[in-house]
Amino acid sequence: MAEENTGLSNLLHEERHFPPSDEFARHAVAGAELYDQAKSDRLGFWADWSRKLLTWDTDFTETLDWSDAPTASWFVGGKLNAAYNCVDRHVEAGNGDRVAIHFEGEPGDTRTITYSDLQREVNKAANAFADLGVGAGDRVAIYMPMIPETVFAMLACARLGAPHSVVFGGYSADALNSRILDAEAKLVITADGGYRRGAPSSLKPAVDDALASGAPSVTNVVVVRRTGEEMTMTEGRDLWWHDVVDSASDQHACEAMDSEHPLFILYTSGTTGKPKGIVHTTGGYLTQCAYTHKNVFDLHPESDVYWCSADVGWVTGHSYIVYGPLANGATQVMYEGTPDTPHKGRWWEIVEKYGVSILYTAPTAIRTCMKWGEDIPAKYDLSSLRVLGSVGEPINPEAWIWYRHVIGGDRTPVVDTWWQTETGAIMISPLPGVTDAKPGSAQVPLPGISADVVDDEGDPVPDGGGGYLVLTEPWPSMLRGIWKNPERFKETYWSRFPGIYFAGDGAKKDEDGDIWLLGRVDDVMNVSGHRLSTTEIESALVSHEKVAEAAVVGAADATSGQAVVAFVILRGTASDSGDALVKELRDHVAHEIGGIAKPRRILVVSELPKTRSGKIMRRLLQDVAENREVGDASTLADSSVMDLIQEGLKTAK
Ligand code: 6R9
Repeated sequence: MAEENTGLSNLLHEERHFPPSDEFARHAVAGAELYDQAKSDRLGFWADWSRKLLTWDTDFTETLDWSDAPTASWFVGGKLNAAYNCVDRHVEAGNGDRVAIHFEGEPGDTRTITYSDLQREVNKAANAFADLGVGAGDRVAIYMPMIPETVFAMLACARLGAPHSVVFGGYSADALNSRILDAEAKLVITADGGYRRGAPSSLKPAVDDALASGAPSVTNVVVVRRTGEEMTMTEGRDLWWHDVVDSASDQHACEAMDSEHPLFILYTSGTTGKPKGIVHTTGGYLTQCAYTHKNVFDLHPESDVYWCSADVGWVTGHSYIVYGPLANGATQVMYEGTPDTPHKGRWWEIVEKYGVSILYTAPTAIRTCMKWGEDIPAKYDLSSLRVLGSVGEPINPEAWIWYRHVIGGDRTPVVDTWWQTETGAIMISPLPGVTDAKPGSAQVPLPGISADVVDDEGDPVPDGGGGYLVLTEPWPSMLRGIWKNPERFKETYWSRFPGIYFAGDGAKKDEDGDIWLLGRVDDVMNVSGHRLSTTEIESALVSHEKVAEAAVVGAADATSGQAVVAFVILRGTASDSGDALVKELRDHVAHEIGGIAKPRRILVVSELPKTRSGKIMRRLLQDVAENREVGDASTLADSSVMDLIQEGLKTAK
């Protein structure tokens, strides 16, 4: 990526800095010395943290074996059980009465689960699954709402050494079927349904459909009763959780697994083709989840109340609801439903109710709250918050500032954490007591992590330059492969730049060498030979007072190669959407970035198409921008959004 082609960056004109307060820095878990320690002996650093944070049944003899690159072995020879580390040892250490999960159901029902409760529930589920024939190495598909049984089920699998494959509860029967088939799951754990947007949303019928299309590996389905709706139970195959789990013994002796024993498979969509089953193993994954959860969020487990708003069905839920927080003995909130049910203040009401001190969410959620207006959070006492985290996509500076100001009362550090399903845990992020934070930048690789930005030839770009984000050294929680597809693993991640990991994200280094993520490289447009990042233009649009959200795509253009087309959602108070506003926004982008970035078209819409993990599906918007029939919208969180957009545009014409 040539430097002169990427120099159009309003992100890099962002010059606001937020150093940690002295008070925060004094009590912070992580200090600047971590960077030096990691630099002087990287592998020794990881070995120390692993022994410090985890309880190993058999100590490891070698920290990293990279001789079979790109498949790594971390903590070679070590044995441990992930569920024991997340549950039992906290009870043995005398913390059995500490709350592990404050569950808040969408209808307002609550459950308080201590670490002792968690131990009993996980043991019972492990015994029940074992009775159904599940043993080490067998795969279990989990298709569940956001309820505590989902966590019990995952940990019960971990306890038995049976890799789980959690399939997000919003996915269709077809998506579930292909994931069950690919992993050859023996058991499926599901629920009748969960609550979303004030109504029961069923799950079990989709399991029935998925299995009706043929899934010979599945012998049983265990069903949690959550909504109480009528379900068809297939004799001999389907069993109620309360029948098989509640009656099982709450004593279960777990077995230590090899450090490299597979812990789970999680399917993630590639740019094309069928989803990839990303494989994570036990010792390295758990080490980096615990290490990052502690240091990036400044976790003090005895006093903090942590809340990650993600769904367990995507990687953030795996690493930062289940494995990281529980390995660290944290107390956390788990919320079942949507942020606007029954009212738009629900999240802030939960923060106030439980005294949440650490909140981890996604930019899309922050921008949605911005759209609803700051008077909503203002009604609640948010003074318990002390650290705010962001994940999932680049966070534009305006949303970052709003998050810190409106939610964090200008007190809280904001950590913008870059990572992927494939990396397993956070890789690039500020440390809250250490880093002088810059809104919009994930900034620096964590101590122990090696990342860089390289050009087309794979050479590191100088400070101020732009290119591709790569990871230059193996890390403990790295994926160990793509399930049953070693060729695709090598091809996707290790062939673009031999020997180093290609993340698929564009990035820049600023004059201080800090990293700014610019979106997927497949989201980079080329307009008249100039490379433009969708993220940069979106960020410029959102910095305009009338814009709440923006999505930008490059539409094919005979003259310029691609033309910039923007879809914007206006703020609640902005009423005009006519030509004058469009001109104002185009001029604003020109002012922020340069004339070349000026959108050819700006379309005002009421919603944007997003996946369940909150990522904008630009491919679909590109279809609209190029006047094509809209492609497969089945992975959208709300599949009616595309109809809404097209109807809105028709009436606007
Ligand atoms: C954890 C997660 C991974 C992709 C990644 C990148 C984007 C995630 C980001 C970010 C900029 C951040 N991404 N965090 N971009 N800043 N802080 O989201 O995993 O669903 O696999 O997505 O998300 O493009 O490559 P996953």
